Order: sequence, then structure tokens, then C-alpha cells
Amino acid sequence: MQKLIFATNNTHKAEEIRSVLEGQFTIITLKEAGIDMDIPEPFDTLEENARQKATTVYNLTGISCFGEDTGLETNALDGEPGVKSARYAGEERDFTANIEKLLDRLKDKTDRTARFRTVISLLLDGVEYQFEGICEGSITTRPRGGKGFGYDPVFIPNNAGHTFAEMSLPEKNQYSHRGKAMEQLMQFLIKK
Ligand code: ITT
Repeated sequence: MQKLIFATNNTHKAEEIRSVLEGQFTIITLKEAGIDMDIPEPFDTLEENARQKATTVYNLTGISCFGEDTGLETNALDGEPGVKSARYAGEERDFTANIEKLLDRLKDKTDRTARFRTVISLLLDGVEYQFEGICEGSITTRPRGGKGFGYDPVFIPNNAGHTFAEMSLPEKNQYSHRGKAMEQLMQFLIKK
């Protein structure tokens, strides 16, 4: 089975991605590859940050790998928190605080539409390929559900009726930005 390093320290992302690629590819996280590093994400776009994660790991290992960057973009706040999603309320990356800040900034807004966007950068034998997945939806007025991670308790995908945090992992993957980007990555790798 082809081995790929997934340049992430986020165990939730790894779990979601493995549930799609399981049986077809062996996915190794940074920790499992013995790489103890928080890769900087200095850029203003998901595309550049995803590339940075993949390139850093490829340069270290020479093994084909991919990285992804994800942002939550709200229409009423001109795309906030966007590329700054992880550190919206501060460097501590505290998700209760991030959610509180988002709900507070949206409290007087009637437009609560938003989207999650994931960009995957794949480096295969040193050549880069990118894949994008978008999930349109809206932000709730209070957190709902205990599953998932990050902003999942406040995001309802269109046509779903409940938040990502109220869904099982396979159900989230059916709707999600990451599920869509992963599907493209998988189809690409299968044809390669
Ligand atoms: P990496 O190691 O892969 O960089 P990260 O947690 O830093 O992991 P990002 O840089 O992509 O991830 O930051 C985006 C933030 O948005 C992240 O901290 C998440 O908590 C949040 N996020 C990403 N995907 C999400 C999802 O599917 N549902 C809810 N929140 C999500």
C-alpha cells in the first residue's frame, strides 16, 4: 500500500482523513513519522499555508506527503476568521474562546451564512498538486453537540439541520469541506 505522510498535528483531521483513505493508502501523521514540529503558517492564504506544510515535510523526509489548511469564512464579517481560524481569539488556540468571539461578532448580524474551505497540497515525488473542498452552511446562535472539533458545534451545513458536532464521523465526511477535498485527492491518487 502506498505510504503518505500527512503533515498535521491535529489528531481529529487525521482521524477524518483516515476514515476516507483507509484500506487504500497508509497515512502517517507527523508524530508517527517522528517529526516533532509545529510547522509555521505565516501566509495570508490557505493555498500557501497548505503548500508550506507539505513542502516542509517533503524537504525533511523525501517521502510523498500532503498538508492541508482549513478556514471558516463568514459573509457578514468579510470572510473572518478565514485563514486565522486557529488563532482567532489569541495565540493559545483556545476553541471555546474562538467560538465565543465568533458568536459575539455575529450577534447583531442577520446574515449568518458561512463556508468551510479546505485546501490540500500534495507533494508526489516532488511535484505539487492542490485540491479544494468547500462546504456552505450557517453559524448557529449557540454551540450544539459534543462531537468533532474546532468550530463544529456552531456550523450547520446547508440541507443538514444539525451541526457538525451533532454528526457521526461518516455523516460529517459526507457534507464536509475536508471530505470533498479528500475525495478529489483519493480519485487523483487512484488514477496515478
Ligand atoms: P495542522 O497541524 O494541520 O495545521 P491545525 O489545527 O493548526 O492543524 P489549521 O491550521 O487548518 O489546523 O487551522 C484551522 C482551524 O480551524 C483549526 O484550529 C480548527 O480547529 C478549525 N477547523 C479546521 N477544520 C475544521 C473542521 O472540520 N471543523 C471545525 N473546525 C475546523
